[in-house]
Amino acid sequence: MFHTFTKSLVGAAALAILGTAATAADWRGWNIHVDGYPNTVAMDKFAELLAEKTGGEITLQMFHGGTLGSQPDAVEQVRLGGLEIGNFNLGPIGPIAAEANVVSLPFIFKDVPHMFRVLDGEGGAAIAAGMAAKGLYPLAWYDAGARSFYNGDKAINTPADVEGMKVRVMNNDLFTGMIAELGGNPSPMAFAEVYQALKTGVVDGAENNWPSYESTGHFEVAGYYSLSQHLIIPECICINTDTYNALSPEMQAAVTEAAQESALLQRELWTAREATSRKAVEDAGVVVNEVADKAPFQSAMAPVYEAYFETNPALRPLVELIQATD
Ligand code: GTR
Repeated sequence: MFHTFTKSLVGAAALAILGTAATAADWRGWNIHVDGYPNTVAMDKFAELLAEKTGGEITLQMFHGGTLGSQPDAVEQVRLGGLEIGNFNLGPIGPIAAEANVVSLPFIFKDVPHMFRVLDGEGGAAIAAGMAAKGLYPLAWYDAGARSFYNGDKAINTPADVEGMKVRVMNNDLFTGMIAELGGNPSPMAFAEVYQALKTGVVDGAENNWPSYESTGHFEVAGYYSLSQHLIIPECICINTDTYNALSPEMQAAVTEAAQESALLQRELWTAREATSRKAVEDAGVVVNEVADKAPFQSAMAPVYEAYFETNPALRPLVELIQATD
């Protein structure tokens, strides 16, 4: 009797645990940025909204500051399901999902509003589908502004100023091609290593937006920032595609809503941070220059586009669609 009673209790407990496992989920999320950065604040907000909108069924523990590894590694982790969520720049996703690589073509977008118009339309749907097919389902898009060159030696005004310069880029052949076409030596490297590389002269320069240039302290060791604005690359809140597909339609809607609300917050914080970061580095003595004529930089990118079309002939219409979007 006692034995049967114990057994059924054990059975009930096991069932309860199984029941919990089937409905509730504890997710882990990756983010590269430091405290206070717009993406960090917005990803924390995402976690909060996720718990709220799913009635606590889904919780997300965020790991900031790249503590769970470099971006290319984290992208793989989310694809494979080792991590559920990541706030990724689409730059390092391009080599995995060819459709997503269009946003990493230099000068493809006129400005950030143009980028969001594309993402909100047919182009964005094609990019999202390409990513989802590779295991990275984008729930929402974040703003990452425009990337410009910086270095420790001189203002860059023409491609000739980049000649011979060793420039750090994110992992993507489009970026190594971009620097090579300007006559520089591209050096792909993890974000976390760039400060030391600039400081010790392993590289002469790098390229990034205002907030990252400031938050990493790169401005301390590379005091010339030249507004080339050659790359405008969006970021995503990406979820492992299988994890997303396994959710009920109600849960999918709740997760998407949480991500999109977080993106609204991120974009607002982003705009404010671009201004404060710029002011902070200028106050610290950084020399900023406008690039009066971007045309020579743009025309130097023709071989980069050609190489892209050669590898991805089917994606020419997507590029043309973006270029034709007002
Ligand atoms: C930042 C971006 C990061 C990372 C970094 C880099 O602007 O937000 O995700 O891609 O640039 O240059 O590696």
